[in-house]
Order: sequence, then C-alpha cells, then structure tokens
Amino acid sequence: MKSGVLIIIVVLAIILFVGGFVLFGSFNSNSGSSSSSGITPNSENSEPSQPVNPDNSKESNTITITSSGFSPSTLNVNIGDRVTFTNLGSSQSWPASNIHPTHTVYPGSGISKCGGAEESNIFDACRGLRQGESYSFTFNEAGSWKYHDHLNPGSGGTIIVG
Ligand SMILES: [Cu+2]
Repeated sequence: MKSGVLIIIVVLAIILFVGGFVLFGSFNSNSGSSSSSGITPNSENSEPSQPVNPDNSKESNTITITSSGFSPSTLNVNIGDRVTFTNLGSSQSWPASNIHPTHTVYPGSGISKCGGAEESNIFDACRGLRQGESYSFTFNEAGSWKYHDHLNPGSGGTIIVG
C-alpha cells in the first residue's frame, strides 16, 4: 500500500519534471525563432526615386552673358539643378570653374580634361561660346562655386548650390 503511493508520487514527479522541460524547451525555441526572424525595413528602398526639384528646368537657372558680364552674377540653385550659360554678347565667352587658368576649384573639374572623356562632367565649357550659343552644367556638389570667363578672366560670377 505504501509503496504504491510512493510509485504514484514518483511518477507524478517525473511527469511534472518532464512537462516542465517541455514547457521550458518550447519557450526557449519560441523566443529564439522570433528574434531571428527580424522585420526587414525596405520602405526607403522601394520608394521611387523622385527628382530633388521637379521644376528645376525653369528660366531662373539661365545665366546670360553680355559685354557687361554674367547676369545674374550670383545664382542660387538646388543640388542637382542644371544651369545654362547663354552668350548674348558679340564676343566669345568661355564659362569655367575658377581658378584661372587651371579651373580645378569645382570638384573633378580641370581644363586639362577638356577634349577628353570627362569633358561633359566638368564645370568648364571647354570652348568659347559664340553669340547665341549655350553651355549647360548640372551641379551635384553643394557649395559656393566661383567661375569666370576664360577668354576674359576679369569677368566672373558665383553659383551657390545647396
Ligand atoms: Cu580660365
């Protein structure tokens, strides 16, 4: 009679013991798997690339060149804006980044790259614009960029990007 009660107690203890292990085991595996399956935030990547300034092809990004120089002499634009220099004067004009004569102030620019593969990527017209001709450049670098007329180095202006 006494040994029967003991066996029942031992069996119950074993059941509780094993049950506890199973519970603990399942808790551990649950917490482990939930932490490993992290949420991947890709809302920024899935956003369609929007232009920084949708209406950046407006007239205000044009600089005119006349016998009295560049107008406006200081122009504020946003990063990624395209600026067009149009020569309205009778003499040729060669807009280019400072400093004369190397034109290396704007990042990546330099008169030595004129005529090469990078010519279209530098802030340098690389030639004299005749009356009515234009030169355009897209400013992707923030900063205050001075430029000049390579054929008349005393004439220049500033483009402020940012
Ligand atoms: Cu120059």
